[in-house]
Amino acid sequence: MGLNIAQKILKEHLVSGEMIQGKEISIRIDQTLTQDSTGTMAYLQFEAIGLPRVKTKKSVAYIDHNTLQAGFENADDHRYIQTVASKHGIYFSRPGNGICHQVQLERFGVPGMTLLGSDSHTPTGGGLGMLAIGAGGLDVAVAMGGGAYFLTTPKVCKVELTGKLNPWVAAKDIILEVLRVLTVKGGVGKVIEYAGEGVKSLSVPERATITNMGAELGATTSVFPSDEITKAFLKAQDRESDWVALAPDADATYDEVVTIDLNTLVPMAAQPHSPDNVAKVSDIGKIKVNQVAIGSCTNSSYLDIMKVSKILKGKTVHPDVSLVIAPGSKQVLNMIAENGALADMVAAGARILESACGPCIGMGQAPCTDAISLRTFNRNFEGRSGTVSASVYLVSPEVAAVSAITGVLTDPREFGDAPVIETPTAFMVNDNMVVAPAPEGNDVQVVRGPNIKPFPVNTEMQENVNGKALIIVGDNITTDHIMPSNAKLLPYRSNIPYLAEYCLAPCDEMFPARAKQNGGGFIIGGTNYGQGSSREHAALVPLYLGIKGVIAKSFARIHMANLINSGILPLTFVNEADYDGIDEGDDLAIEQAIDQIKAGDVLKVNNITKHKTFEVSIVLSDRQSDILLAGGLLNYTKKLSEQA
Ligand code: MIC
Ligand code: SF4
Repeated sequence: MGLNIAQKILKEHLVSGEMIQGKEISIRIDQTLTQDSTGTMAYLQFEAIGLPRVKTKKSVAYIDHNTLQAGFENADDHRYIQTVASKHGIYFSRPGNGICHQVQLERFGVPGMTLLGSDSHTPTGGGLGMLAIGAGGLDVAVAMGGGAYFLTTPKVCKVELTGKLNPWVAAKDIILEVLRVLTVKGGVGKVIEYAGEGVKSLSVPERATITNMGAELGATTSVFPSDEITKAFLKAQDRESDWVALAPDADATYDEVVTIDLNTLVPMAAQPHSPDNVAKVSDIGKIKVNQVAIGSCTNSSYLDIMKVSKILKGKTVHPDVSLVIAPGSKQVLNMIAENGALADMVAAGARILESACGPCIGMGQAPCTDAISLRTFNRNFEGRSGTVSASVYLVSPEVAAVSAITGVLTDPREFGDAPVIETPTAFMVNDNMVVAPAPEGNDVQVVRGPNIKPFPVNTEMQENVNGKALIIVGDNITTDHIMPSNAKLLPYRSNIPYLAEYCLAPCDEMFPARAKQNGGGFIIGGTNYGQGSSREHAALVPLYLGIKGVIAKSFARIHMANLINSGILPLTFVNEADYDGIDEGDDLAIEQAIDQIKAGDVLKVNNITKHKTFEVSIVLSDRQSDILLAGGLLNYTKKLSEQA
């Protein structure tokens, strides 16, 4: 039977297990990436594993998230990452070199290879035909050490693109349409594979916009074929030799097919506060705009920024709009500086930010009270911009730039001729901001600042798991709720005790205090609990607060893996109605938890307060159940090495 692209790459990298949908397999990882907000923790964990050098083909440590440096904390983390990278054989992408996913696409991604990144938007690499997966830092640390990456064999959903985009309609509109159709839970357990005639009219950066935001579908990853367009892109990046062709077999099969006719798409926006709350720009209407932010790993390529500069050329940004632009990489910034596009944007009144995540992760540019902010980013969760009352709309660079001039949300088709930008035949290649590791790491001194605190490690599972229902939250709780990130908190990503004071604060500010008072307990959640970021802080911080289990209607993939890695039970209601039977403060008990976990997929939870028992399920591989019983992946790994 023929294979699709996802199956081909998985098969070629298979280490253990059978590729039967829903069953656990493990794969070899060729490349890893980390960024600074998850990287510090990932490298502390890599150090704890105790290997001298990484065993991957290429591992890169990026600095792109925490670049405000309002105090010493970020700079200290950066110095730690630079020194630890050099010691252990990891390339170091200096602050200013760009956003990890953009730079990885330009300079390091290779079609057909696997990439594991400690960031949920790692699937950006799928635009090049990589199988690029986001994971928690500990999984990336294990992969750097040569360990396999474990995942559930995904379903493969084909998105067949027919036709061609009309002027002013962008790659962003394609992924917004996919999100509208599939929703933020629609990709869970799936790889989204793009195919069809429409693929041929999309450049690699456009494909990468689409695979990037596949993260918002909850998908394991998204992937495009590697074709002549991929080859031309790699050639223009001076790395044609990295190209291999990658296409599905003629008789490949898929678990699901979604067809999108590109001719019918129009400019769209994801309305507050969810990336799948998608509507046509023309239907939303001409709402007044306070801020426009262009950039992020979704839409900051050379092509995106050139389109924006062409739209802005000779115009002036509306007096009531603050327009900020962050080119995605030093390569992009350098090229637009040389060809005059940067000058056109500055002349129009754009505020140019450094090549980094910036406002996307709330590092500055929080909009004003009750603001309408248009962003070319990928997430518009409530409060993520740094302003709780702000309404963020996710749009294409074209919609963003035109609206920055008019001052109202504008369908760019009203704006005259669309800019046409060709992919350059030669990008400006200068990797002088990537520092190679020391050839022999032994002599490198790893420097740790005072903000770097030890991370919590769980203990073996107790026979009886007891605790109060400490908080009850609704559906689609994001990791931005569980462990908020903003300019004030990001500097503390290596300081779990400090972060713990803010855990789930957007849902209930008293939660951390209550958790501490009660010596921990349970979190009760709705569907898709833990969607969004890969930050394992959303598991490590609850662990620090004594959380023993999360009982939810369903979980997002990366967060569930992070909970298991921390030894926290991710439990799913067998009957969703039982969610309504729990009140905050109820005493819950899982008696003989170890035996119950060993015995099967369904556990009984006793609600002591309500004198009721309800069932939860926990579908685990043998390996996952051993990890939970050992008290997390680090304990499990240590145990294995002691036995060896
Ligand atoms: C995000 O977009 O939320 C982040 C910040 O890039 C995260 C990583 C993190 O929390 O540090 C992600 O997407 O994984
Ligand atoms: Fe950075 Fe935003 Fe991309 Fe996350 S989504 S990696 S914060 S640019």
